[in-house]
Amino acid sequence: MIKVSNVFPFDSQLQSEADKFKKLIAQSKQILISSTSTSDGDSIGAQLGIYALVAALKGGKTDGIWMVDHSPVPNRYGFLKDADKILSIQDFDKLESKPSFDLGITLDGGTERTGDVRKLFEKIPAVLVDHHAVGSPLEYASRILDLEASSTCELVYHLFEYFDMPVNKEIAESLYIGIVFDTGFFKHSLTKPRTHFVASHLVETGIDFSKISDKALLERTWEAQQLLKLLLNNMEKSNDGRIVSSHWSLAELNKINPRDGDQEGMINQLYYLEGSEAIALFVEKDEGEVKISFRSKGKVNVAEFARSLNPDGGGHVRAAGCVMKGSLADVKLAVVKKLHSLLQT
Ligand SMILES: [Mn+2]
Repeated sequence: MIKVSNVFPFDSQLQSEADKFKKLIAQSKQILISSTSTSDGDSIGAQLGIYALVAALKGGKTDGIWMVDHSPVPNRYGFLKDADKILSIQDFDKLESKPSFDLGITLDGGTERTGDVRKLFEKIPAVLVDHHAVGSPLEYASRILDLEASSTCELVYHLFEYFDMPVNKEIAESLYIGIVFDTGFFKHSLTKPRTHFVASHLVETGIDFSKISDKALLERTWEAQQLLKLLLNNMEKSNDGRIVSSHWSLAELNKINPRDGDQEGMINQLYYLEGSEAIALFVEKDEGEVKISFRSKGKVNVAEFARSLNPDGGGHVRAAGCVMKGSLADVKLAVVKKLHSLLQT
């Protein structure tokens, strides 16, 4: 097969950052690998990919290579190779003899996004491997940032090729899951010809892409199905059909008792309503707070909108969120009204 790097080579900047990365790996004995605290298919897939790459660069040895995340790995990714080696920061803190790290690597977001793992990055050089346009503002010993990559997993694949390391079936599974997750099954606008090219190489390793995509990304727990039932039951639309919203009250959530990750991606079920333009999902929290997730199909910049409701809110132009104080009914009414007037302008 034609190498991806022959058709889409790293530019000189990425080459020099990748070379620095390799040097840092060679110099370091205890290496920390972490990813963003909101663990998802791309962050976990990329973390497992980098773990395998670092081990390969170390001649196949995994001693001294550690994976630590803010939270335990979501169940749905548990079948991926070496996912069981990812420690939560709580488990790491309980270790009797802790390694003293000389290098840290952060995937799919800067060290400021690693939650409670951030403390482990203090005082050690760090490597960033990421594809987010709003990059980390911090200093890195090596900054492997590729805005053209659909996902961090796509970028990690390029690193394997750059260092001439083979990608076996197990590594391919992790990287494929990340690409599919971030592109929404090759549907989102960041999907490029390059993305399909990388995916074709991963499929070539013989992965069962149908089975692993179902398992990691589409299958739901019983509790999640109950959430979906409620989501559709509570769904409302504005008279003109441009705003669609739904909610889960605290009482409803307590009754269902969902697991971590059960709510992930469910807002898409509202998004798929034809004619909808602005989508809002309200989730009642303890202590009179409501968490809101937004999606937009164009006119409304929901990142700005979320920030206008709460300065701590934000996200992307078409997908964002925030938390507001107040009762579920009051917050819903106020937010939908504001969305309505935004759409009228
Ligand atoms: Mn990503």
